[in-house]
Amino acid sequence: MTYMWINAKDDVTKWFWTLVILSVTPPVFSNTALLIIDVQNCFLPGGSLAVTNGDHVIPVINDIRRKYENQISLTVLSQDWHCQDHVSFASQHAGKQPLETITLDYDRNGHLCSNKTTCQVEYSLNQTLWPDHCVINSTGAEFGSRLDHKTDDVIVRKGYHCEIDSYSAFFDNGGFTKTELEDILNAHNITTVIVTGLALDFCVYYTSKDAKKLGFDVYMIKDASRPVIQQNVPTVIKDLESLGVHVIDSSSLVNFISSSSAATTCLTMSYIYISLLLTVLYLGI
Ligand code: VGL
Ligand code: ZN
Repeated sequence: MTYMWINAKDDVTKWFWTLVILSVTPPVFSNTALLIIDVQNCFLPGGSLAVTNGDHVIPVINDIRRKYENQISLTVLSQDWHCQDHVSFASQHAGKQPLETITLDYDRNGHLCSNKTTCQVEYSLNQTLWPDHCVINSTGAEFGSRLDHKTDDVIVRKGYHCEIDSYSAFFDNGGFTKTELEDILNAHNITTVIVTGLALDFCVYYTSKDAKKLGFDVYMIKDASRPVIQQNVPTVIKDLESLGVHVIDSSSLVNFISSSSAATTCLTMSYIYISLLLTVLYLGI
């Protein structure tokens, strides 16, 4: 295309190719998505798997939305969405209590092996058992009523395969199936994700980890999240930081988000300026 531009004989053809080149060479944009993980009644006070002070994340998340409205181009809410006899429920395992851990075996196709003698075990996963929670279409599965919600927010459901859990909003715990989240982020040219919600040591942790693995720039917002088990927090944060996830408080977001958008504006302006200058120079205006 540039070759055609150089060889163009008259001004009109040069203008034509200039416009073509400008339209197919977009400036570098850093698009940011806000991920709100599992802010659902089952994890809020009064819920069946209530996270201590889980409701405290709601005003922090609403503030982030309001303050960075111009920088956040997409908001995604994930929704834990379990079958009523989901394999992660302690109630489905005789004699087991919530928070006990069991091993689940899967065959090469990711199907749960219920009978080890007839099933070829290919993968074994540790599964923490939970109280029944976030059952499909129950009030427990609804989003917290005080969470700001807009019509163009995207909802990504997870955990609806009855035989496997899904902490991450991207993949199930065995990596057998994926949700639509990655494709949605890519379709919106998202390069940066801000991860908030519940619970810090499970779904927020695994979602942040997978987002980083998939190549996104990831900001996990500590004060916009709460853990199921407080003692897990230092290990989780250390692990995320070692992977390159930025673990920050919402008050520091201003330094990262506005500086990255300032850099984007600066790059965009330079791009427009240089393009115009070249056009003017070559056309001899
Ligand atoms: C979660 C445990 C079970 C979470 C979901 O959202 O962190 N934790 N299901
Ligand atoms: Zn769950």
